Amino acid sequence: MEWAGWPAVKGAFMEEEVLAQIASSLIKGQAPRVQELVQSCLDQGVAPETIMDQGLVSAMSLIGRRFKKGEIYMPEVMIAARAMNAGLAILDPVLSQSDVEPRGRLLLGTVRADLHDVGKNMVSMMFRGAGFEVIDLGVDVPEARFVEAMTEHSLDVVGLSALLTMTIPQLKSTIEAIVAAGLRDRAIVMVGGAPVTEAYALEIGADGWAPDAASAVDRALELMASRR
Ligand code: B1M
Repeated sequence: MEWAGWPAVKGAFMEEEVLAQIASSLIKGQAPRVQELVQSCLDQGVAPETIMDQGLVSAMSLIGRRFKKGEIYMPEVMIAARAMNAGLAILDPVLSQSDVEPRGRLLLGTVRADLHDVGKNMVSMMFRGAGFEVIDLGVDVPEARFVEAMTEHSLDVVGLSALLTMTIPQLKSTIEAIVAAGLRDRAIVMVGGAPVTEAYALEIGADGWAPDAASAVDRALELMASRR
């Protein structure tokens, strides 16, 4: 359905309908429309977490399922991801606003040869929302760049993201590079991304793993507390 302003049903704000419109605009890859609708939802007082889960993430999951079934192709996936990131950019300042004192510093990146950044960006937002300073190295980050950044910053957590079966070994090689540089005890190392399991995280010597962005913050705080 085309967006034509707020539905005026008994003057009520139809949250579910607008969230569904966010999802459908994301699926069509309409980044400016997604931004407009996300902003309008925020203006109407819808919780940013609701917009993220019911508007953005649900639509991106559908894109993933359609791609897997061969119903859509890479260009559609790319424009949907662009629309997702555009929506996240509107939510970012709101989710990152926090009264909490700075709790720590996170170095974050998607590992070498992996270009997926939607989940990583959500991890970044959640940590910032919890009062962390986040140094985001972006995507396709070589092992040496993580090591270099660890020497440049005083850190509490290093977060590595990987979305491909093919790039999971880069989680291991990045941790090995950190160990080889003598920096392993400088920070907690956490790994995540859809194909990464807790068992694998422990096997490769990470301190922690989380299935999603919100739990990643909780796990990092637990690990930090247990170090003190
Ligand atoms: Co790609 N891709 N992709 N893709 N892509 C997947 C991952 C895939 C599962 C699709 C499929 O086949 N069903 C599949 C991987 C299969 C596998 O290896 N097991 C795949 C493939 C094969 C590929 C290519 C190889 C395709 C090709 O070229 N033939 C190619 C590789 C490119 C490369 O990286 N070198 C490719 C390319 C792309 C696009 C560029 C088109 C685009 C990425 C755009 C972008 O990110 N800017 C893309 C997308 C969008 C996807 C899907 C559809 C969606 C990923 C996503 O954004 N999910 C994905 C299918 C799917 O996941 N259903 C797919 C939403 C996001 C919120 O979830 O990223 O899992 P996620 O993050 C979560 C958690 O995992 C966790 O928290 C996040 C939020 O809760 N998490 C962490 C993430 N990092 C964490 C770190 C932590 C803790 C938790 O601690 C540090």
